[in-house]
Amino acid sequence: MYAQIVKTDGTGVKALEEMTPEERAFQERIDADQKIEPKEWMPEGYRKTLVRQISQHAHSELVGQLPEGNWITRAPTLERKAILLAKVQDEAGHGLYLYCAAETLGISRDEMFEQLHSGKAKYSSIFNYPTLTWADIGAVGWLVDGAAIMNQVPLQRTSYGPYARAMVRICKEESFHQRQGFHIMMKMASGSEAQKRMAQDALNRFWYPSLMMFGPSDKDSVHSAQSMAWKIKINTNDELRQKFVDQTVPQAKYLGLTVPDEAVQWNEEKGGHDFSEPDWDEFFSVLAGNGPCNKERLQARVDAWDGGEWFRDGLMANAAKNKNTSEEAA
Ligand code: BYC
Repeated sequence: MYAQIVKTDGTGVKALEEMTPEERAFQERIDADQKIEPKEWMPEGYRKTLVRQISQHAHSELVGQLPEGNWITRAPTLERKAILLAKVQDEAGHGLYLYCAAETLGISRDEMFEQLHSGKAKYSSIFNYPTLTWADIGAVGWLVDGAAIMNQVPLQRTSYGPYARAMVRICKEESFHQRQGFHIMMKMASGSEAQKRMAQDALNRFWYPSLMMFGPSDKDSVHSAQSMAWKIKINTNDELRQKFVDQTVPQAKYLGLTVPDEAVQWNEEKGGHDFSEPDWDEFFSVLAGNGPCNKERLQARVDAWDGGEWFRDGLMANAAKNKNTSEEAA
C-alpha cells in the first residue's frame, strides 16, 4: 500500500511508475520483507533517514545515562546501586551497538558526535526532564523504558539488517530495565505515606513526557509515511502511543497510583483507552532546546568529549606506534 508514495530522493513523493528500475527493485525487496544489508544499493533518502534515526537513537542512549547516573551515588541500598549501575552501563552498550549500525551507512562516529554537540542531531525529549527523587528512577524504568520497548520491539523487524539485529539485544535488556523500574515503584507505592506520595508525584511528572517519546501526532509527523514505506518504521507514532497507554493504565491501577489525566477511561468501541494528548507546544519547545535540562545535558556530553581528548589522542598514538612496529617487522 505504501509503494504508491515512496520518495527516493528525500524531497518529494514518487509514484511506483516514476521509479527507476533500481528504485523499484529496492521497493519490491522491502515489500517482500527482505533485509537490506550495508553494501547493497539503497536510495540516498533511505540511507539518510536511517542515519538520522539510528544516530538520534544512539545519542538518546548516551544522554539517557545522565538522569539516572545522577542517582547512582544516592541509591537507597547497595543492591539498588548495583542494579542501577548495571542498567546505566547497558545504556552505554546500546549506544555503541547503534553507533556501529549507523557507521555501516558511511557516517563516522566523530561526525555523529559533532552533530550531537552542535545541536544538529536530536536526542529523545524525555531526557531533558530532571530526576528529582528516587521514585523518579522507578518512573524512568517503568515508563521511559516501557515506552522505549513499545517503540523498539517492532524495530526488531525494521528493514535495515544491522539496525534490526542491534534491536534484538537492546530489547532484551530494556525488558530487564522496565521490570527493575516497576519493582522500585511497587516498593515505593506499598511503602510509607511519604513514599507513596513520591511515587505518585513521579508518575505525575513523567506521564506526559513519556507519551511525547513516541513523537508528534501522526498528522504532524514529517517522516512517518516515507519511513513506513521503507519499513524503517513499522508503526505510526499514534499507534504506539495508544498501545503504551493501554499497557500502562492497568499497571498504574495495580500500583494503586492514579494516571494524571481525568480523561483516561476504557473505550469499548475503539478497544483502547481514551486519553488526553500531551501539550505539543511544550514538546516542540523542548525540541527547540528550551526544556528544563537541555543545556545541562548537552554540556555534560560536550564536557565528556573534551575531557576524553587526551585519552583518544593516546589511543591513536599507540595505534600508530603499533602499526609502525609491525610494518618494520614485516
Ligand atoms: N524527542 O516525523 P517524526 C531509550 C523529532 S530512548 C526528540 O515523527 P520520526 C532509552 C524527529 O526526530 C528512546 N525528537 O520523526 C535510553 C523529527 O525531527 P528531525 C530513543 C523527536 O523519526 C536510555 C521530528 O521530531 N528511541 O531508548 O519518523 C534510558 C518529527 O518527528 C521526538 C528512539 O530513538 C522525541 N521524542 O519518528 C531509557 C527510537 N519525536 O529528525 C530509555 C527510534 C520526534 O527531522 N526512533 N522527534 O530533526 C524512532 O522510532 C523515531 O525516530 C521517533 C520519531 C518515533 C522517535
